[in-house]
Amino acid sequence: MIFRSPFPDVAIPDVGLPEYLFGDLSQRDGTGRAEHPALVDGSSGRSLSYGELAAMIDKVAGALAARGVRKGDVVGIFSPNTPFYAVAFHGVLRAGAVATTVNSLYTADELASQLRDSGATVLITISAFLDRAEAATKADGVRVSEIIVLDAAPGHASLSDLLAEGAAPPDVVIDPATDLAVLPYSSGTTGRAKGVMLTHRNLVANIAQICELIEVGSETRVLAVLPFFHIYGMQVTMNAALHVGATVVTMPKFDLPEFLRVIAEHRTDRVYIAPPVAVALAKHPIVDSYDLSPMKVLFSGAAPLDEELAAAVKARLGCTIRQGYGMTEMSPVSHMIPDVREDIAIGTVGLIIPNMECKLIDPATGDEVGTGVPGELLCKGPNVMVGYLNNKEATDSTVDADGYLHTGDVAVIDENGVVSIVDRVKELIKYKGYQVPPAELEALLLTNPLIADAAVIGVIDEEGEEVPKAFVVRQQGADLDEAAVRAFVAERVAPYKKVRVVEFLEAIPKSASGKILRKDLRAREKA
Ligand code: 4UV
Repeated sequence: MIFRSPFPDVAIPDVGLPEYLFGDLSQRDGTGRAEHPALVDGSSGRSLSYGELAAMIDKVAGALAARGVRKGDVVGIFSPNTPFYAVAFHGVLRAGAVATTVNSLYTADELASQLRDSGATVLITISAFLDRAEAATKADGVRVSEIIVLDAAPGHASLSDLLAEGAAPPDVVIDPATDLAVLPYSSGTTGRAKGVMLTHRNLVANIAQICELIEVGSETRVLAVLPFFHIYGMQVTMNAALHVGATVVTMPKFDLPEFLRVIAEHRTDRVYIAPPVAVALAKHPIVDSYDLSPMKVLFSGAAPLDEELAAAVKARLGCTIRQGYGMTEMSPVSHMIPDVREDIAIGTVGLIIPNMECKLIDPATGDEVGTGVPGELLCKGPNVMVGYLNNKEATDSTVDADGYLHTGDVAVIDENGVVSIVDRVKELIKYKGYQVPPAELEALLLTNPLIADAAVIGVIDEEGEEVPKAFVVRQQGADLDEAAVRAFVAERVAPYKKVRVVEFLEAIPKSASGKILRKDLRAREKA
């Protein structure tokens, strides 16, 4: 049974992303859009107007072209959220190049692995991240020939330098349907992080699809605390907001008092979060010290939002709460509760967005199931990725011959078309909305000479948070305790990937073909 979006299809303009976001600026000169603030730095209050932003994007594109960056080349961006992130990001796309956005918390090794895999030739970063950037670019197989430091650092071109060059943007012709725009990394349903190939059309489509369901316009002030390197921050907080001419207020990282101050002082009426922020908003006493009345809509995604928790936030703050569901591979949104739909429960992910259709299949048999029965969610639409970079096998096992993306999430659709995410059949662990690929931690654990075998799954801790747990088999006679295993991992990965619980086993349960039987480990955990 195919479940279609209840909404009519929306038109998807046949243009590249920069054109879609900024193409009409010159025609709108005089209407005030060029002077309207596009981005505001939440800490300093410094702002960039749409006119300034567009001019900077063109100059960055010109400067990149002058450095030999050509259409289809990959440029890494390794930076926290600031207004200049948007300048760098759209400068790369305006040059016809592809942005591979890197998690700010990555270690030098993790950064090197993304740069190597993506084939990036230029890296754009900030001075505070330069140590990691330089170490990564020295690693074997990394092709980066220049590091640009947005603020400034001796020996590197800065954003001011690029702008001062005053080069005109190159003449590139974008084919939105086939030319890649971004290459974010996601582990998908299995294995290590892979480059997710998203075209200009994928990104433009998803913005057009979601803008039908949210009430945003030039007077909207969006808080961008979710990182731009992750698809949710990139597309929903940054790009969709810039498309409608809204103002995006940036924060480089989450810090509760600063978050509350920025909402109050910058009067942001639309705030995008992942569920852990809702916990703080429901419970922390400091929340009462700020005037949060400007916040009209609080939108949660990237992990399950608990219905009671959402109700507690609503009761305390009086704002509208909405939830969406998405995946990097879908640019990212496939489901959301529209702003105007008071009737849809906040603990659900709402309705299928326009231009999409879904199926649910029984994970054991692959048979399609109907309403009211849980099944793996399959989604099809113009926002579904073209595939994983250099990984046909992973692409083929994720997007089937009919174009349906197998999400690895288990959902139920009710008779009104409202979707709830109820379970996950993929390996992926989500810690506070961040992806933790078990395969990566397992490979790392196996590099420890005291460890004979290992498996990692997600378990729920006492605060209701999903956390990575490692099952470890010691080498014979090895002296290894839980603290040592935790420390071994913590020294080598970004903090959100840390193993938080360890259990020692005699053997890891495996199938005849040697695959880890995660469902046995999960069952053991439940017991
Ligand atoms: O690939 P990824 O890291 O992507 C995301 C994207 C989340 C977004 C984006 C835009 C929105 O508007 C929005 O509401 C959410 O997280 O991880 C994808 C996996 O995260 C889990 C699920 O397992 C996906 O396959 N996930 C994402 N959103 C939800 C969720 C949710 N609302 N409830 C439960 N799980």
